[in-house]
Amino acid sequence: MSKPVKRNEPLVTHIYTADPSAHVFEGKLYIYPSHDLDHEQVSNDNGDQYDMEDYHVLSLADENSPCVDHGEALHLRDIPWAKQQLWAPDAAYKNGTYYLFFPARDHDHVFRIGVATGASPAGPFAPQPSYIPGSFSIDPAVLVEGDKAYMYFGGLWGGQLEKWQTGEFVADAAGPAPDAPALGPRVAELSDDMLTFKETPREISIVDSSGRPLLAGDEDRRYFEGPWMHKYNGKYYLSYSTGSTHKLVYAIGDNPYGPFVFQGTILTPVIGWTTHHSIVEFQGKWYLFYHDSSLSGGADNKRCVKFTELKYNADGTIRTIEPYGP
Ligand code: FUB
Repeated sequence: MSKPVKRNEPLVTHIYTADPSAHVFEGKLYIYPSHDLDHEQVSNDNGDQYDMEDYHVLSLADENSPCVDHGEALHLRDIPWAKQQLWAPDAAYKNGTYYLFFPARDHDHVFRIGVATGASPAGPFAPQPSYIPGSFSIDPAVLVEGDKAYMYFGGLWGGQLEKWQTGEFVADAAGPAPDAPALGPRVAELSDDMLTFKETPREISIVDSSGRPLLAGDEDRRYFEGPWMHKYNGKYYLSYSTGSTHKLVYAIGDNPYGPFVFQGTILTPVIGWTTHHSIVEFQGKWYLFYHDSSLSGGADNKRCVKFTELKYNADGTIRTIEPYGP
């Protein structure tokens, strides 16, 4: 029997895990992480060091229980369209089915987003034969709201979002100039069967308190990757990683499409280059699931998933968390 989990400590230590998407299904907390492999890799800006091949699903019965690894839920070899790099996934439940959404590079080395279905939140998941038509880039996060479901996605640099500014893939496209509006994540409503987009993905606008779009050179605040959407007191909270400045930040909007007004920092930088998270309410408390590279002594591509409690102020803002604070 493994030990009960503790806040701010690795959920599991027998495998490296990252990019946790946490959801409450069937009364338990299920966590859908990337599964980092124990490979020696040289880090580069293209993210080649993140060379993952499968997904494991984790679960917690409560905050103090042992973490269960349900084993391999989906493997690269079983996904016909995907060539490499199973990056940050998310899961959703609708129509009596569990859906696992995941990015991977296709056989042309272009990141796309796929979907796999299963009867249990723990998997296994059977992939669709092709990626979601019209999907691109990385880091899907799905909000189910009644009959509707929305996918948020997109990531700069290795996640290729810069290459889709025209709506087509332009292999050598650069990002906007520092004084131009930053690229936003994309959102698209999913079809009723959750297997396709109901609409062409739209770009989300993240603005400052005066309503001006954040600029590409504003690396402390602009969108980089890892979107997450949750609702609190009727408002829509879009949170994400600032990438090159290594923070988790958030912005608030009145509807799923935005615009979203920038608010502040949720999590200050962690050990390792990437930071990635999810936010979930479970048994009356709000939790932040995140990762760092502490378990491997700092290797960017060998991360571990952790969690801590997330608290709101009375005005709906989120209290900043220091991952290694008292
Ligand atoms: O795990 C691979 C990539 O690193 C994810 O897709 C990004 O969000 C970053 O965490």
